[in-house]
Amino acid sequence: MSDLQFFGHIIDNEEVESLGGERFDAWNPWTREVWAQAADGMAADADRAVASARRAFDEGPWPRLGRVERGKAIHRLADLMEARADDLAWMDSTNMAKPFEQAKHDVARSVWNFRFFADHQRDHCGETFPMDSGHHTYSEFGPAGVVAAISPWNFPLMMASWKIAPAIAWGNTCIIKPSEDTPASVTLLGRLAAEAGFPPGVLNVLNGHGAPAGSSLTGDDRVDRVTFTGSSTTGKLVMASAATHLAPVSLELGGKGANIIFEDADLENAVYWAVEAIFRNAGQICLAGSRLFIHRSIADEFMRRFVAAAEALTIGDPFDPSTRFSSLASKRHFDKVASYVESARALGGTVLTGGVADDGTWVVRPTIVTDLALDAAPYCEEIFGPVCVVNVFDTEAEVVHLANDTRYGLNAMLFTENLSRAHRVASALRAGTVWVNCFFIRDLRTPFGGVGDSGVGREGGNFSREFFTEPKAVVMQIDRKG
Ligand code: TXE
Repeated sequence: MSDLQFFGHIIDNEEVESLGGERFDAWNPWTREVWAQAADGMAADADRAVASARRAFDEGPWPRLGRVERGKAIHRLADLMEARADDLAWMDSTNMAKPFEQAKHDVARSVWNFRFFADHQRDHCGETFPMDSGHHTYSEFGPAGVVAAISPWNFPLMMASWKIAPAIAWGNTCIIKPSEDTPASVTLLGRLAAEAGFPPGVLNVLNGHGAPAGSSLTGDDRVDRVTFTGSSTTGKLVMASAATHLAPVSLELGGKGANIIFEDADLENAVYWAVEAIFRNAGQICLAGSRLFIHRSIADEFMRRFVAAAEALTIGDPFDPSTRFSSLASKRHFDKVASYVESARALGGTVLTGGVADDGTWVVRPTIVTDLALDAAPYCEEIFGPVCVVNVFDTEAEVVHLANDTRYGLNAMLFTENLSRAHRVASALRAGTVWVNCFFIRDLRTPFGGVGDSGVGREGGNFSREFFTEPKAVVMQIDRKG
């Protein structure tokens, strides 16, 4: 018997092996060792998970529980997550080399996702309009049914909670399939949901690979909604699969975020956020500020400070409290990012700092590249690693054009002390989120999502309500005519 930890599927509140006993290894990318195993879901396991969620929705208490009781159950789950916060964070740090302090921060945000939607569904459950025609009309937001949620490995718990929380809060039942790179924390979440007293089948966890586990969920006609975060390429497959049974999709895909530093920016603040935007989580963030545009008049000074700040990041063991930056999440991902650094050099780019660590680890150091052509692959494509490509600009119109010249449109950042310019440029940028003088700050009431290859639809607050419910209009006669 192996003494590795095991993460099964959670179906009907029971932790189970795959029906055929299939398992896969979970790696610790910092030590480059296998530290756990997880059940590898096949089509038959997906079938079982969907059947359970379907039963829980059609016959179980959850959709009929009432908003207050449902909210209380979700707060109980949030309480348990808080009690096990260090374990959840430990799992994400072990599973993808996220610095432990950052993992703890992600757990806190995950807890808040649950608390927010537990309350939001109670407080935003309808609207009424008296009509001049002598009628009264109101809207109802009933649950949509069974939700299939597919999440990535870069924020294993947080991305999953971002999908699960609104789905279950609005009365749906849910099957979450975490990434095969990071099965641990979401499985623990499933165990905690059972402990919190969720009825069986409300939150099922299906571990396994994109195919067959993920694709079996998206193509199942008993699934009513599909919410996915991952690559643009896989997003297209997910959408096509959901289209076979007309299930609405919400897709949060890749990005190539522009970060614009105007000549009047508060430089200290701008450097701080530029570092966070591309080197936090080793750049494995869809929202990363991976294309940096600096006004020519401050370029030398900004770059001097930016390179120094990048080189000052302590690289190491994710559990060392001084670590700000660690290895990439998997060997596969390390190879991908390393090949982009190589191609940046081959295409004439100047690597000002960083590059592959070359010590056998899966570390790519904080990397800053200049002199790339605007059509070079490392400049245009999502690298999803700690690689920042830099350009200078002269005018506002020029930089807006450069920033928008991408097939992605998830987010952008701009740094200026000029109020009018801040609003003008924020409005002109083609992106789902624009941060002014900051990064990564989020209010759950606002829309989140992207344009172009960055996704389809928005989630957050009432945007999540629209997606996870079947809104209905009821019209009632008040004054009898004639
Ligand atoms: O993504 P995938 P991968 C980007 C990033 C990264 C690249 C590849 O550029 O380098 O994608 O990463 C599941 N049907 N992002 O391969 O394949 C899969 O099991 C249903 C950006 O990890 O998109 C996992 O759970 N599901 C991103 C999830 O999809 C399928 C975050 C994401 O995997 C499936 C992650 C299928 N056919 C990567 N194939 C972001 N937007 O934040 C795979 N999956």
